[in-house]
Amino acid sequence: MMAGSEKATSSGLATSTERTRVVILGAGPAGLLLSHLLHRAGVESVVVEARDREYVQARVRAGVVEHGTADILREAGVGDRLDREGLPHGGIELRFDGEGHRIPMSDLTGRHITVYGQQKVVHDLTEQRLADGGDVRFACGPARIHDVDTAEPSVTYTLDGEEHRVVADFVVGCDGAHGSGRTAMGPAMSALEKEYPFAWLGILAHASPRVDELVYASHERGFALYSMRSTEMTRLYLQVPSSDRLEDWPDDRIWEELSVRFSLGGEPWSPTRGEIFERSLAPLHSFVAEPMQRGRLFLAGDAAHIVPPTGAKGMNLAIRDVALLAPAMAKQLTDGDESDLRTYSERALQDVWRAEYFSWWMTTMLHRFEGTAFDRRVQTAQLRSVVSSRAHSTALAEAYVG
Ligand code: RFL
Ligand code: PHB
Repeated sequence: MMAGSEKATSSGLATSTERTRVVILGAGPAGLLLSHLLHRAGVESVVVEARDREYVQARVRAGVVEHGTADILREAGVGDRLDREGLPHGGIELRFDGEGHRIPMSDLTGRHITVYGQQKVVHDLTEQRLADGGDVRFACGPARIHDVDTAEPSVTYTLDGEEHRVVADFVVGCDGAHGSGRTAMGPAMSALEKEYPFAWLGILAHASPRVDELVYASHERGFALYSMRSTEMTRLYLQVPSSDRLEDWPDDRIWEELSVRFSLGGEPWSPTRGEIFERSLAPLHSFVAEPMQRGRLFLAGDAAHIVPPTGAKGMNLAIRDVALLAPAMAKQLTDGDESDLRTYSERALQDVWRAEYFSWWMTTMLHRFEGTAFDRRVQTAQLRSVVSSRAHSTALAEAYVG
C-alpha cells in the first residue's frame, strides 16, 4: 500500500483512503491468480473479497483442470499439489442407448485433463498469496466500484463501521456472475445470453468411484455425469427441471435415478453408494459480456462470462483470462506500453466464444430437452457420429482437454 489517510465523511462514517496499483474484486480462482501473477511481475495489488476465507475455500464447484490450465498454474509456481494429488485422466466415456464409448483423449491429442477440485486451486493460491505477503482482504462485504472512466478509479467497502476506499490505476472485476464488476460496466457492455430449462443437481459422496474416468450419460430421462474428487470421493450430477428443489431429491431417489440413467445393456448400473455430504442445485445458462473492459475497469472469469458446466470450462476460462490480463497490465504499469492491454478484451473473447460454443454443443447434445422425435434422432445421430468418426472424436477431445 503506498499511501493512506483518514477523515470523517458527511454520512458520519470514518473513511480511510489508500492507494495501490491494481484493486481486484473477488478471491476466486481469477482474482487470486491475477494478484499472484501481478506480484511475480513486480506489480502491487489489493484483493477485496466479500465473504470470509472459510466460506470461499469450502465452496464446492469445478473439478476438471485442462492441460493448458495445469501448465499455467505450474509456470506460476502453484502447481506442486496439483501434480501430487490431481488425478490425470486420458479419456472420458460417452454413454447412450445403453452403451459406453470411450473417447481416448490422450491418444487423439497427446494431452490430458487433471481432476482436481476448484477448492484446492483456491486454497493453493490463497496460501501462496499470504506466504508472499499479498494483501488479500476477506469478509469485506460486497465492494462497490467508482470512477472507472477517470484516471483514478476506486473501490469502496464498509467494515466495522468504517468506509474504506482503495484508489488504483486499474480495477478488475473478478467477482463472479453477481458481483459489482458487471454492473459497473453500465451501458458500455452488451449482454449476450441463453437460458436452458434445466439445472444440475450435484452431490459429493464418501464413496470410491466405480470408474476411473468421467462418464457423460445421455438417457431418455435426462443427463447424468459421473465424476470424482479422489479415490474415496465421488462427484455426481443429474439433470433436473429448473423448478425442482433439493427437498424433492431425498438420497434414495438420487441413487435410483443415477442407476437408471447410467444403465448399460438394458440393466441399471449403480454408482458405489456412500454418505452424501454435500448437495447443490445450479441452473444452466450461457452469458457473455462484450466488451470485457470499460475505461480503467476490466472483467475476468465468471464476471465476464458463464458457460453451462457440461464442457467443464468455467474455471479454465477464468484462469486463461487472467493469464492474458496480468502480463498486459504489468507491461502498461511498468513500461507504459498499453498495446497488449488495449487488445485484452478482443483476445480474451476469442477463447471465450470457442468455449461458449463447445459448452453449448455438449449441453444440447447430451441433455434431454422438450423436443420432437426428430430432435431426439438428431441428438443420437450426433452422438453416434462423435464416437464413430475419428475426426469427430478428435474435435471433441481437442476442445475438452484445452
Ligand atoms: P468465483 O469463483 O465465483 O469468485 C468470485 C468471488 O467474488 C466474490 N464477490 C465479491 N467480492 C467483493 N465484492 C463484491 N461485490 C463481490 N461479489 C462477489 C465472491 O464471494 C467470490 O469469492 O469466480 P471466478 O474466480 O471467475 O471463477 C470462476 C469459477 O468459479 C467457475 O467458472 C467454475 O466453478 C465453473 N465450473 C466449472 N469450471 C471448470 O472449469 N471445470 C468444471 O469442471 C466446472 N464444473 C462449475 C462446475 C460450476 C458449477 N456451478 C456451481 C455453477 C460445476 C458446477 C456445478
Ligand atoms: C466436476 O467434477 O465437478 C465436473 C466434471 C466435469 C464437468 C463438470 C463438473 O463437465
